[in-house]
Order: sequence, then C-alpha cells, then structure tokens
Amino acid sequence: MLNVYCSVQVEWCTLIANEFQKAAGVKVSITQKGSGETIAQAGADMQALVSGSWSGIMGKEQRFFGTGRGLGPRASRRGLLQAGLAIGTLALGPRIARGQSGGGHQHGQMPDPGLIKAAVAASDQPLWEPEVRRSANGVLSTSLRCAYAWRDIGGMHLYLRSYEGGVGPTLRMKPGETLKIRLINDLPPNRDLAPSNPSYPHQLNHTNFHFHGAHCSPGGIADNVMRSMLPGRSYDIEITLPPDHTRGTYWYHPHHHGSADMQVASGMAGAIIVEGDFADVPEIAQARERVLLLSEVVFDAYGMVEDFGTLFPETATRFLAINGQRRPTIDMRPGEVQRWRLVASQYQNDMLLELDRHRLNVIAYDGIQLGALHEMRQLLIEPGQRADVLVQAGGPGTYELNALPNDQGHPSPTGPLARVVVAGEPLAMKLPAALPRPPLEPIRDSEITGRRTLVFGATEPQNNVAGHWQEYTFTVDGKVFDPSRIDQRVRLGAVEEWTIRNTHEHDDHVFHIHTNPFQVVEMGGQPQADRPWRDTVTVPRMAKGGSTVIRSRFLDYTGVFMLHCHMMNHEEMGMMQAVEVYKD
Ligand SMILES: [Cu+2]
Repeated sequence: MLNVYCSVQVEWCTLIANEFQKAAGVKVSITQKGSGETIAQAGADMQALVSGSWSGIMGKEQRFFGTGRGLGPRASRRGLLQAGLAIGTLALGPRIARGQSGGGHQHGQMPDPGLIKAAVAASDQPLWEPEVRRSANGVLSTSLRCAYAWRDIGGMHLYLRSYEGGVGPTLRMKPGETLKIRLINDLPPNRDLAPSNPSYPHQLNHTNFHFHGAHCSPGGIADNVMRSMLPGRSYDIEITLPPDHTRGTYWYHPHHHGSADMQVASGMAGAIIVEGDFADVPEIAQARERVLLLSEVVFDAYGMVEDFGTLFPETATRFLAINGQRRPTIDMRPGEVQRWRLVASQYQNDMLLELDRHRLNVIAYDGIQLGALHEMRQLLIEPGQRADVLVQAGGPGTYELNALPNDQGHPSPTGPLARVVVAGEPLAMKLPAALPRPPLEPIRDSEITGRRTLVFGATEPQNNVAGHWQEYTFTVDGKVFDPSRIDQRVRLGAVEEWTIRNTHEHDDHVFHIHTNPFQVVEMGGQPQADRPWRDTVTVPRMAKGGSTVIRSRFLDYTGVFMLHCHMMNHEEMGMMQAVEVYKD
C-alpha cells in the first residue's frame, strides 16, 4: 500500500497516484494533507526521477510519498521513471502556457508540478490577467494563501513565495464595503528564530497584509502592518472602507518588517479596485479595462529569492514583467480606447514608460481621479504608485511598450514590457473631452494647523559600485526604524504641511505614508501647479532640489501606521518611521 499525502491540489495527486498504481503495481490511497511544500517536494522528486538522479522513495516519507511498507517487488526504477515521464508530459497544461503555477483553489486545471524546463514561450504570449474576486452584499470575503510555487516567467523556471500560486487575485469592492480575508500562511518555518539586526532582512516567512493607499483603520485586524503572521498559521483580516472612500486602483502586498522586500520582490502583490469612478463618463465606462502589475524580476542561480544580495545591488533586475509575463501582447482594435490600470508593484526602481507612437492619457494617480486628462508621451512610475491611463490605438501594427533609460541617481531598469498588437475592424471610440471634478478638496493655507520636516538620509560605502548591502545605512531623521518607537505624533483632526528632505547625494527616494493620502505642493523646490493628490511620491536627490512638500489631513482614524521609502530595499534597511495619530 502506498499512501500519497496530498494538499488541496487533488487532481495532481490523483494523477500521480494513478500513474504509480499502473507503474509500480501497488495500491494507492490518497490522504488530504500537506501544503505547497509537499507539492514542491513532489515536483523535485519527480524531476530527479526524470533526470535519473533520484535515489529512493523511502527517504521521502512524510513529504509526498509516505509509505508504510515500501513499494513491493514490482516497483522497479524503470516503472517509476515511466510514471514520472508520463506525468511530466501530462502536466504541460494550460496554466503553464499562462505563466502561472497551480493555485490551490482552481480545480479542473492542471497545476505546474515543476517537472520540466518550461515549454513556455519566453515572451509574446497574450496578456494574462489575474483572477477577479468581487464583493457581494457589502462584503468581499475570500482567502489568500501564501506559499512557495513554481512559476514560469520569461523562459525562467522559478520557485518563489507567492499568493495563490502566482500573481495575487484582483479584489474588486466599493466604498463602504468590508474586505474580509482569511490569510493562510503556508510558507515553511523560518530558518532564523530572531533577527540579528531588525534592519537587516530576517524571518523571511513571516508575513502580513497591507492595503496600499486605503483610507481605513490601521489598527486591530484592519490595515495593521505591525501584525506578525507566522508560517503554518492562518489569520483573519477585516478592512472596512468609509462610504466616501476615493474610487480607483489600489494594491496589496506583505509589509512585515524584515521580509516585506523579499516577498514583494518574489511577486507577492495583487490589485484592489475600489469601483465606481468615472461612472458618468461614457468614454471611460465603455473602455475595456486591463490590470497591469509591473514588476522587476530577480532570482538567484537556483531560480529563487532567498538572499538579500539577490535584490540589493542596483543592477539586480534581470528583466521586467507585467502580471508575471515577460513582454506579453496586448490586443487592441484600431481606434479602440482601453483603460490600463498600471500598478507599480516593482520592489525597488522607477520605470519610465513609453508606448511607441501612442500617448498615455492619465486619468488618475494613486487611485485618486484627476480633474483633467494628462496627456503624456512618457510616464514615470515609481515603486508603489499607480496610474490609470487611457490608450487609444492607432492604425494596425505592433507597438512596443518600453521602460526607457531614466536617471534616478542610478540608472532605472530598461527593457520591453509589452507589445500592443492593433488589428481587426476599427472601433469608433474617443477620449473624454473633460473629466468630472476630483473627489478631494485642495488643502488651503488657512487649514494648516502645523508643519514639520523629515529627513531621508543614507550612508554609503566608499566604493559604491562594489558596495554590498551590509555597508549601507538608510535612515529617517538619522535613525533606522525601531518598531518600539513612535517617531511622529499627530493629533486627530490636524492638517499639516510636511517638508521631506533628501540629504542623500546618490538616490532619489520615494515617500509613502499609510492611512491618509496627501497633496503634493512642491517638488525639488518647484511649486506643483496642479497640486496632485497621491499616496506615494518622489523626493529628489540633492542635485535635483532635495525635497518634496506635502499637505495631509489626519482625519477619521487614530492609531499607529508607517511612513517609509517605497524603494523596498531602503525600507527594509530602516528608512521607515512609525506615526501615531492620537485623540486628545
Ligand atoms: Cu529610498
């Protein structure tokens, strides 16, 4: 009797079991047990079988093939090899072609067991968009499983920490509704039990959940990034948006200090759409929507992300991707207008976007509607930001969406992101002539109740190019992050103007604060004519003016939340502060 322990991916287990029954001539029983690790181990075992380096089933007890008595006389190596090959062939199902591994909840589709070097084209596959999960009766109730998964990205076969086996699902909800998530942390135990230095990456399998850009409670089981969600356990998250919440494109990602950077760099991110913006603008309401999560793909020689050195050098990016695909194709009809929800889920660097012979017409930044179309030839998008753009297709042809050379103190990564293929019958669509009034009132001088200055700074190694991450320090107000310290105390109801200075000669930084959006008043000494509302903004290096001035209303929510640089290498090394909004 062969006992096969199986996680939620029952189809895969049944397949293996049947093949083994045939090949080895033993009875097989399936037990629902285990996790993504088990499946991954099975994948590794099968890979070893196929390559001929496999050394025995008995040693794998309690992993995938638990056996009480061994396999019996007919379990020949050749039989097992045939079984492995058969499974390997069968496993090249549709999910592989979409660059996604098996998500546990999607039955009826063949998961990617990680057996065979990807039979997936490295690029030029039709754009894949994440699964959509919607609210019903005022609640979006779902689960999110964090686990390792095999992923085929851009011709590379990678083994990464993931949500639901790949790019996180897109969550769609409305203002006033509640997001309820059961977060299942199926990552393996941490290798380190305690951090040697809280501002060095540590405990990479701890996680939590951050709703980036949400105006909501930062405490309790809401958008609380001080929570630790331990491997092997499950947690409830409950986030209620106020009825007047801004409507637009938001996103989620882990925010546990010590592991957030490694997890986001592995692709743990998903979009959240707060629905209902531009409902009365037919040109936008009729446009086909695309969710595009931008990312910088990094991995080590094992196809994994396990060491901070894999992501820290400024040249770490291997290539760029959208929704876990390298240079996918986006189909459009001539004249068609599409709405692209761009989410800058890349962990570290800026991207300067340009679509060959097309304009990117911005209608919202960071989930907050603009009052007029911003027509851009090139669009700079920084880690954490979002931009909703309308794209109107020109004549038939193929057009490249590229990340162009950009100087952020060091060169931003460049390369192809997608190809837009325009073909078929023309569509008579047009861009809106005007946009409705934006949702948030500008903050007037007379509203300001206080001012403060923050300083983003860094120390660098003598030889920057050869420098290792251990030689750097990233600080706010001269200190690295300390979770036991409150750095900024703000009275509930305050309306403040903050000057964020950047004393770092080498890099622009990216200021992000939780819970409340802000208006950008000045950047690099230049007054901002339209004073855009954002939740993430650049703070230029000294040579470019060295400061950004913002205004924010600290209304509705008390509690502790974070401000930090959204270049996540910097955040992880300490460029973060805790803010407490208190009630008198
Ligand atoms: Cu930074």
